[in-house]
Amino acid sequence: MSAPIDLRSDTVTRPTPAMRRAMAEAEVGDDVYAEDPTINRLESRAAEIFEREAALFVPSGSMGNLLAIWCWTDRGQEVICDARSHTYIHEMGAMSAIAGVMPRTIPTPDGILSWDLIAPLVHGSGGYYSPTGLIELESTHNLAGGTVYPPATIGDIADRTHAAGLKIHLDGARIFNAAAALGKSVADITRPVDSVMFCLSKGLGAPVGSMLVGSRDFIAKARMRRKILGGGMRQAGVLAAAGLIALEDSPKGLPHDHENARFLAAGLAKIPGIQVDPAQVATNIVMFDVDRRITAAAFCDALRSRGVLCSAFGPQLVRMVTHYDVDRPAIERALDLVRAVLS
Ligand code: TLP
Repeated sequence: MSAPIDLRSDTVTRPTPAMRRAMAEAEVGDDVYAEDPTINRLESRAAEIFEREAALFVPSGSMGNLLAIWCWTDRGQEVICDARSHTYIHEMGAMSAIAGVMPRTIPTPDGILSWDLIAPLVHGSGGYYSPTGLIELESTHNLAGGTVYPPATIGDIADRTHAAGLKIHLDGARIFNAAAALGKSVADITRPVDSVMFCLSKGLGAPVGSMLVGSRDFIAKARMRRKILGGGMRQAGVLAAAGLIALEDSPKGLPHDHENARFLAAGLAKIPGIQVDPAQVATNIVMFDVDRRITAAAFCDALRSRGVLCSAFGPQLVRMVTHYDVDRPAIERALDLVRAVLS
């Protein structure tokens, strides 16, 4: 049987031959002593690309977000974020369990906050309220279907956040997808925020790792707290070597993944029983509803048995994600199999 067409996530991408070669040949040292030359190179390069003072290699996006939240806040504070943000829904309650802060969430149709939505929730200290510690945004927004923050909106929220004496963190797990969709650099679109986490291990294709970027002081604090979490790594230059290739080479392939996502959504839209608006597909994530003849879970099971993998994200909601390990013929085949399941 041929390999499944895996549309569950762009996290399933496997390292390219160039990454594997670089991993085999990587120069390494002990990164807890800051002596791994390949990690040091990756961190400098990420800082340079994002036009920041410093960067930190972390094992996962979840750890990067947690470190940012933990470093910017005090226990008992609130983090204002979208109600479907990854930090709130998919990070095991880490901000509360470990950083001791509470999420204060705002429902939105598209994952995009505005200062008008945030302002009424901001609390100072004193009285009966938990003070606001941090504003957190997500771009692209995963559960909203890969939506992209308009740069002007990030700029406006950040200006007002700073005017209120607060900090702002961006979960930019897929920020290179956002940059590709906007035709701008990641530095330009993230400049207004205080810290950014981005993943090497999603559409960029590295096997492991994410980066946190920000000021020298912030990254020094995050480095210490990474060690507290058990995230101090040793000869992890073998991973950073793949990360460097992901950072330099992979962004140019993302527009192709976005075209494939639009093609997939346009094909899905023609299949009776599926509700999707192809015009909403901005990057590499396609979210759609299946009608009530079948649940999302049963739909995914039926597709799995035919060799297509995708994820149920709600009773009727299904997610498919395009990436470089799935080419156009595979997407055409996936569409045929969706038709077969629903007919
Ligand atoms: N997202 C994963 C799952 O956890 C849902 C996926 O398959 O999309 N921020 C955002 C916006 C993410 O989508 C993810 C992963 C993370 C953070 C966390 O990254 P990891 O998985 O490296 O901890």
